[in-house]
Parts: sequence; structure tokens; C-alpha cells
Amino acid sequence: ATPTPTDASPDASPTRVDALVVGAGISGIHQLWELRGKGLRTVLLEAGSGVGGVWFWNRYPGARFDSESYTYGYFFSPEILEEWTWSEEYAGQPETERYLNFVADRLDLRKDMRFDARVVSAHWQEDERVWEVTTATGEVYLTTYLVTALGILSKPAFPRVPGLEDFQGEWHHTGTWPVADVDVRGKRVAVIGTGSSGVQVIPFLAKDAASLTVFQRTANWATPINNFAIDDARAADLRERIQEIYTRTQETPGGAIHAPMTESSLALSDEERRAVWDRLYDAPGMAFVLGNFRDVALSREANGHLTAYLTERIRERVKDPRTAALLTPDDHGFGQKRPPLENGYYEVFNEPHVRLVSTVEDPLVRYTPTGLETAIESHDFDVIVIATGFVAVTGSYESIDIRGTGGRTLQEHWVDGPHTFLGMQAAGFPNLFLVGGPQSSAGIIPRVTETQATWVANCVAHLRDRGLSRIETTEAAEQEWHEHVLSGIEGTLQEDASGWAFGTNVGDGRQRAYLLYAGGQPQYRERIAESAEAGYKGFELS
Ligand code: N01
Repeated sequence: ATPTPTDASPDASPTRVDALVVGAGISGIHQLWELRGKGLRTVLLEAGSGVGGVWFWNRYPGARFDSESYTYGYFFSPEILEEWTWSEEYAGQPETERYLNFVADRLDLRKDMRFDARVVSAHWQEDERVWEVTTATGEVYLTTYLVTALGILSKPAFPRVPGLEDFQGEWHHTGTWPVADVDVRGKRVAVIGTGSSGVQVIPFLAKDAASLTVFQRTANWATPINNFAIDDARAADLRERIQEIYTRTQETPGGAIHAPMTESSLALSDEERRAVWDRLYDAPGMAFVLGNFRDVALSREANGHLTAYLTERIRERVKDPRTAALLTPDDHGFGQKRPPLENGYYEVFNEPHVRLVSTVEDPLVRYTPTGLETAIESHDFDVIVIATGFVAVTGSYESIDIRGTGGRTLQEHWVDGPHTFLGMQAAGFPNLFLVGGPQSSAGIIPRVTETQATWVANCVAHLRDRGLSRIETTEAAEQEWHEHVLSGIEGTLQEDASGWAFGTNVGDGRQRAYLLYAGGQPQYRERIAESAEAGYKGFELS
């Protein structure tokens, strides 16, 4: 008899499935549901011990959505839409983790999920047309189709500072925060990094710590989240308008309810611009970021007016002028790095027990048994919080030994940055689908990956219904997509941007490469649908 997924154990023979999904985050959960819906024997392997992906690992205090909760959740299931009510406009991590567990249970997905099952290798076997997938504990799966739903922000990046193993205190990376409470009451705490994670965690640590020292390399343009509780009336209204809200997410570039204003900010007077920005600054969520004037993403002059406005706002909120100046970015315009949303972030630096250290002026040298040494000082800490982000987008692929035709590794294929067709497949890696991988994502991730998960399931069903079992894109199609992806940032201020979307944050000498997709979700959906409708143009089927 064919073994079922539950037969897997280190001693058992390989488990044979039709499809295997890697990752129980928001994308993988949906993908499992879609593949199961096509009648495929599917198993999902997850490195963590629970459901949630990024919402499982990033449980640091203050972690929360900065997209509206109801635009981030799933739309594919009427039961889920009906039975779940978000409590806040921007839900915190505990609520989101509960939501994803609710979905896994409500749709009975858990029975096909294996936890603590970290995939370490995936090797294509051309003769049998299967991927041989091995976990860290030695379990082996043979699958016709392999779908990676690894997340674009899942492999933690660490400062390139030696001696972490020498530090005798407690340290945590925000991206692998422990389930057990981290108690910083009365302790001397350090935070390294001031991106979205740092900006979210810092006010919470400041509340309890005896002292908090923030090591900042680059300041960011943070704007208020203006979160609020969803009361019964709003919940009822949202439920009534949910299809209208979904339609809106399908029309905007980033899958959000916010979209840029097309009128030129440069056509307005200073007072008029200021009035708009005051309104957006007080509006909830990403309104300031995604609902701003389109030309601030295109014109240095327009962007300069905006950053002058934000510089003033920072000065108003931070009492010490030197600290305010340090908290004001001087190396990038607004939107050239993903701007964090904050709640009381700037005010934290007015508190006497909080100190800001610029690692540009005073670089980190090493961890010591008692803390951190910088070029000019030695600091003692009980707890060090590392909020230095991720080896984004391709990082999670680098952690798996993926070998395609002829034993070629994905890392070799992507040595100059990722190459894919439609962000769906890489040439030389048949039957491997990348959901939420490079060259497809930007904006609200579940709005991108829901499209992909459905596309993948339809594609696999298409092959099965025609007695086919192999699909592989071509290098020519990859090249065409590569040029299309780059054209999406041409003429925008992204052309000379940096940060995780370009891999420049990692600092290991990797080539700067644009990892996302800036063409907007409506166009992305159109492009992948066109290929499918033309019998999967750009792919070879057999
Ligand atoms: O990571 P980041 P993140 N010494 O790379 C600094 C999403 N997200 O985890 O800019 C000192 O943005 C680094 O400095 P620099 C969101 O998409 C969403 O914060 O490289 N500092 C930077 O300041 C976000 O964009 C939410 O010079 C060092 C920081 O560490 C993405 O995840 C919440 C350093 C890292 O910032 C990543 O955010 C959280 C060093 N040696 C995250 N090395 C939501 O709200 C690096 N840094 C939903």
C-alpha cells in the first residue's frame, strides 16, 4: 500500500505524495488548502513547532500588523470571513497567531501538517520525476510537485559583530523571539537596529527596562500607526462591506486599501501640501506611506518636500535637538526603504533612561561577556535585543540545499540575484513553485500569495488532467521577466535605493539585486493569468 504522510519516521521508507508544501505561514496554509481542494495528496512541512510562519517566529512585544487586519486575512473561505472578528484595526501578533491556528483547525488542515520538520534538502530526480525532500531529522519525502512558501522575511540577519557567544547575558533576535516571556523589568537592555521591528519593540522595552540603549546605524522615516479597537458597529460594517473591501485590494498596486494620489504634490503650495500631510499623518495605518502623492516616489524634489515635513515632525516630538537630528534619516528619501509605522517611538527618546547611540559615529566592535564594546565605550547589558532584520526573500532558499536538473543548485543559479519566470519558477528546477518568493512580491503578502496559491493548484490540476507530470520554465522566459521586473523600478527613486529589498543590509558581499516586484498586483495577476490561459506560455510541459 502507498504510505500515507503519517507513516514518516527516520526508519520508514520515503513517504510518497503528490505535492509537498514547505512552510506553515499564511501562504503555505492557503496553498495546502488549494492543493487539497484539487484532490492531491499533499503534505506540509514546517520548521517551527506551530502554525503561523512570520507570525509564529516574530512574537516580540509590540509585533503587529501595519496593514488593516481585515485586508491581511484570508478571503477565500466564507466560513472564515463569517466566523472571525478582528479586535483591532492593526492586530497584534498574538491575535494573528490565534487567527492562523483558527484557520488551520476550522479547515481541518492540521492533519496534513508536520511540525518541527525543517527541510534541509530538495533534490530533483529526473528519471522518476520527483523531488526528494529531506528534513533535519532524516525523514524523506518523494513528491511530484514541490511548493516553497518560505516567506520573504524569515531568515534572521545578524550584525557582523564578533563575540555573541561570549556574551553571558540573555540575547534574542526579534525574528526568533521565544514563546516564554522575556522579562526585562529592572534590567539594562540594548537594542541593535531601528527598522520596523526595532521601532515596534523599542517602546515596549523602554516601558519596563531600567535602562535602554538603542544602537542605530540608519534612521528611518517612521510615521504613526494610529491604531484603534474595532467595536461591534465597525465589525458589523466591515462584515457587510467585505467584498467591496476585497475588490479595493484587487485594484491597488500593493493589495492594500490605500493607493497613491495621482495629483502632483509639486503643483500645490507649501500650505496645501502641509494640509494633506497633516491629514495623512493623523490617519490610520499605511495611509501616509501608500496613500501619499505618487510623485514623492518619482521626484527628488517632491520627496525632499516630504522629508522636510517629516523632519519637522520629528523635531516637534523629540526634545533634544541632537537626538532629533540623529533620528532623522540623512541617507535616503521617504519610501526608499520600507518606512516603519510607530506608536510613541519618538517620545521614547525623551525619557531619561533611554539613550541613542549612532553606530556610524561610534561603531560596534564586539560583544563582550558583559555587554557590547563600541569604538569609544564599553557598555554593560543584561539583555541584548537584535533587531537587525532578515536575509530577505532569497535567504530562506539559501538555507535549503535545492538541486535541480543536472544537480545544479538554486544558489548557483541565483548567484547574481534571483532569476525566475513570473516569480513562479526558476529554469532548471522543474515542478518547483515559489510562492511568496523573489520577483513577485511587494505589498500585502497574502494578497500576492493567494493569487499564486490558486495559480499553482490550477497548474498542477491542468497537468494531471492531461496526463502530464512535468513543468519547467525556460531561460528565455526568465530573461524576459527579469527585464520586466527591472523596468518596474526604472525612473523611480527605487533605482538607487538600498535595504533588504536589495539584499544590501546583509553585508556579506552579495551583489545588490532587486528582489521584489514593483509592477503592481493588478499587472502581476494579469501576467500570470495570461500565461496560464495560453497553456502556460513560458513553460515547457511534458
Ligand atoms: O529589518 P530591517 P526589520 N548595527 O532590515 C539595522 C517587515 N516588518 O526586521 O538600514 C546597527 O528593516 C539596519 O540598519 P541599515 C517590514 O517589511 C513588518 O526591522 O541596514 N544596526 C536597520 O535599521 C520590514 O521592512 C512589521 O543601515 C544594524 C535594522 O537593523 C521588514 O519586515 C514589523 C546593523 C534592520 O531593519 C524588516 O524589518 C516588523 C548593525 N551591524 C517587520 N545591521 C509590521 O509592522 C543592521 N542594522 C507588519
